[in-house]
Amino acid sequence: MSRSFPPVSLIGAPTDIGAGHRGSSMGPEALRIAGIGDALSARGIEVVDRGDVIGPRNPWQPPVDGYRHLDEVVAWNRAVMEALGAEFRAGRMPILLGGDHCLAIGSLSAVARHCRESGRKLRVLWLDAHSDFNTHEVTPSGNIHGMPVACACGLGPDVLTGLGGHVPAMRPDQIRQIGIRSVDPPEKKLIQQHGLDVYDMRYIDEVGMKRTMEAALDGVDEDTHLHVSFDVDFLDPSIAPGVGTTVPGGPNYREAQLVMEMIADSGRMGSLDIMELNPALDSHNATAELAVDLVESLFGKSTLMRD
Ligand code: B3U
Ligand code: MN
Ligand code: MN
Repeated sequence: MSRSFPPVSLIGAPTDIGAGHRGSSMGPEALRIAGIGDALSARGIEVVDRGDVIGPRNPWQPPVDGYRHLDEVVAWNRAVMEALGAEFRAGRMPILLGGDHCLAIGSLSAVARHCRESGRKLRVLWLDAHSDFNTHEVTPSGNIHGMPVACACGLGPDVLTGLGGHVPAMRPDQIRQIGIRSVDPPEKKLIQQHGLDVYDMRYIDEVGMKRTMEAALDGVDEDTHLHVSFDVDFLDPSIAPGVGTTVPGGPNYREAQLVMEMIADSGRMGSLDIMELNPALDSHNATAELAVDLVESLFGKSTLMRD
């Protein structure tokens, strides 16, 4: 199977502004050092590294009214949204190198806008140990990286839900969450109220990853823009220790490869976030190298003779 991909732009967002641990600010550089650009070029893809967007430093303050660093989070997300929007307008596929997962508020705002303007259907695949569907009323931490899916669905402060000018940016039925195994009790209620489609680890254990991905990709067609938001803590910590919030019992190496290969086979991926990689907690950049290995599969590298 040979596929052609649009030109790709790498965009770093070096911040841990929405996280509870410091260090994901170093994620973009670790992914570059692990060779993400060369790996894509080697697959025949035209790649440009746009460098990093800039934003305020992390003041490392306690939460106020259930939000830690809200003003700074808004500034970073606006920068991310604008950077991704420029790539879409230029007909390029943005890959956001995080940074913590709060930055998905900006990337989802840009993706949703791109889909509205181009008349495409949107499907988001949220690969994560966490649902990231908290609000300031129920968050156990105040960390906004636990809130981006809720914000995209219109639950959150106006400064974040309205970032892209359209509230909500998307509907819950446009999102599929895969690999989930850590949800706070009030967050679970919100997920049920809003009808989010969650393929948790129990579901994956019961039906297997192949059928899980078939279900998550069901209905994706040639008019669909597939956005993949890959929180590296999706992976089992035994293979991916370099993240701030490890949760045991995640997908193993083979399952993760299958996820990426099946997304590649859909031929519809239009944008990608690689988030929460924390080099301060990694071992010899192994988690960054694994992320790059998985990204190669997302771009059609197969372990068998299929490409
Ligand atoms: N649900 C918890 C923990 C968490 C969410 N996302 C991450 N951690 N990475 C919270 O703080 O919202
Ligand atoms: Mn996340
Ligand atoms: Mn997570």
